[in-house]
This record gives sequence, structure tokens and C-alpha cells, in this order.
Amino acid sequence: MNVANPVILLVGKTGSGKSTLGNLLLEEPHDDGTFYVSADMEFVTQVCGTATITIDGINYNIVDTPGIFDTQKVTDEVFNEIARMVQKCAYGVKAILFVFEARRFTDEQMNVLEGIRKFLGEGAINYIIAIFSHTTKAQISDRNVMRKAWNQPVRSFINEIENRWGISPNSDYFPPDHSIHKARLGEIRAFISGMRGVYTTELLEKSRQEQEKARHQQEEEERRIKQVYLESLKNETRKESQEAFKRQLEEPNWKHEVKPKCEEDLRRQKQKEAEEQFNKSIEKMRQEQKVQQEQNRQDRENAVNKFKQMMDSMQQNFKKQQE
Ligand SMILES: Nc1nc2c(ncn2[C@@H]2O[C@H](COP(=O)(O)OP(=O)(O)OP(=O)(O)O)[C@@H](O)[C@H]2O)c(=O)[nH]1
Ligand SMILES: [Mg+2]
Repeated sequence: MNVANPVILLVGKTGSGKSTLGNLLLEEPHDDGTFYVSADMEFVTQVCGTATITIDGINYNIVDTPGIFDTQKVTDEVFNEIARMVQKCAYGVKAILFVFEARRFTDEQMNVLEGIRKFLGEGAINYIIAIFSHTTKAQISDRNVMRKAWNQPVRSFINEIENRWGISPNSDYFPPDHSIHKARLGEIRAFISGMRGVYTTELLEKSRQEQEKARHQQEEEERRIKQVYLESLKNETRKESQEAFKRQLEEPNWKHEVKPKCEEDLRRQKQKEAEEQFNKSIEKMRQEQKVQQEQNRQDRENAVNKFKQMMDSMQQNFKKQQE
């Protein structure tokens, strides 16, 4: 790899067809060229492949990047790898071929785009050429058929990159010597050659510095939050130990003054309750006695009355007999 050559980057989701397109541009068999093509996701490598390609008499380093997954960790690793590769080539990036499956424009693809923007900087968008892969035969034959298949997000994305788009030809539909195959690759090459200037490593460096700054700020913020948390934890612990200490200080007071007083109060309370109970039962007995006495008095009175009545009636009978 000659570091004086500008770079053509192949980026996109895993399995989108970056290596296949790279091989086709190198005019090598699509599945048996410089760049490794595999249908098996398990053998995906995490390093960039490079080759020299000549377009319109100018040499470029074409860099095949590992697939960009949707998980943050892998994405960062991949982007770091891309950055290392790009930085080696002092001249800068001529074009970024963003390969994506024509069938759908998914959130993952949006993430790849977002990643390119974030990592290579907002300016990188000016160097993107969208390449549709996994297309139908009709779409390869006619760009208009391809264009009609776009949904709204694709349309606005293509608009954003100022209509730089191409189609990766499929050798199964049109072999490399077919005019349609050549036409599709020719368009991609023309877009690359026609690109104004290069995306320089200074721009990349600036973007990297911005990234670094943002990361630094985030770390700083996290550190500050941690500090506040630790401080509050310390305060909490201090407060707790102060309270425990205070309790300890009060302990003798509790043993020698409060506890005996409480016990005495309790004893008095119990005694009072017992007395009250006793008084209540005495009162009850008195009441019962009174009721009983009253009853006896009435019984007695009744008996006397009855006796009187009896005597009266005996006297009257006696009187009647004498008369
Ligand atoms: N039908 C069709 N298949 C394709 C096309 N491009 C690639 N493939 C197939 O898709 C599979 C993956 O292609 P690759 O070129 O290895 O994809 P890649 O983007 O380099 O994948 P990673 O390196 O794993 O990120 C292979 O089986 C290819 O033959 C295309 O345009 N049409
Ligand atoms: Mg590949």
C-alpha cells in the first residue's frame, strides 16, 4: 500500500457486499479476489483489507472495512480501525462507498450513516457515494427501475448526498464482460474520479479531536456525578455515625435515670390499676348488698302485710260468728 495514494473506503453493514464490490472494481472474480467474500457471518474479520486500484490513471488505495454492526462496542472498534487506515494515507479520502442492500433501508443502515458522520465528521457526507447491492436483474439493467424502488428515507438520503449513487453489478445476472456490468462499474468509477478534492486527514483529525473532546467532557461529567455521589454517601455515613455516637453518649443516662424511672412509673401504674380494680369490686359488692337488702325489706313488708290481712280477715270472721 502506497501511503501517498488517496483512499477509497468501502463501508456498510456486514454482508452488504463491500468485499464483493471491491473485487469487482479491481476486475477480479467477485467471490475470489483480493477481498475475502464469505456467506458465513462467523468468519467475518475485524481488520481492513487494502489494494491499489487505478482509475483514470490515478492510483488509489481501496480499503475494504469490516462490517459495521449495530452494537456500539464493535462499531467503535471498527471505526478506530478505519481511522488508523485512513490516517496512514496522508493524502486523504477520495470517496466513501457506502454499500447497502437495495431491499431495505433499515435502522441499522441509519446507524452506519450516523457512525460515519460522527466518526469521520459531518464533512464526510460530501464524499459518500451510495451503492445499492443485492439488487434485482431489472434494477441492474435500468437505473430508473432502481430509483423507483426507493422509499422516502432512501430518497432523502440520496438527495442529501447530491445524487451520487450507483449499483453494484451482480455477476450472476451480467458477467464481467457484459456491457451492463461494465456500465454500472463505469458509473461508480466516474463518480469517484469526479469527486471534488479529497477528505483530508486534517478534517478527519479535527473530527477526531472533536470526538475526543466530547468523550473527555462526558468522562468529566461522569467523574463529577461520581464525586457528588461519593460526597453524599460520605455525609450520610458521617450523619449516621454521629447519631450512633450521640446514642452512645446518652446510654448511661438511659441506664441510670430513664430506665429506673420508666420501671417505677410502670410499677405505679400497675398498682393504681390493681387498686382501681379492687375498689370497683368492693363497690359492686356494696351495690349487690344494697339490692339484696332492699329485696329483703320488701319481702319482709309483704309478709307483714299479708299477715295483717290474714289477721283482719280472721277478726272479721270471728265477729260475724259472734253476731
Ligand atoms: N445477490 C447478491 N449477493 C451479493 C451481492 N453482493 C454480495 N453478495 C453476497 O453477499 C454475501 C456477503 O458479501 P460480502 O461482499 O462478503 O459482504 P461484505 O459487506 O464484505 O461483508 P463483511 O465483510 O462480512 O462485512 C456473499 O455471499 C456475496 O456473494 C449482490 O449485489 N447481490
Ligand atoms: Mg467483507
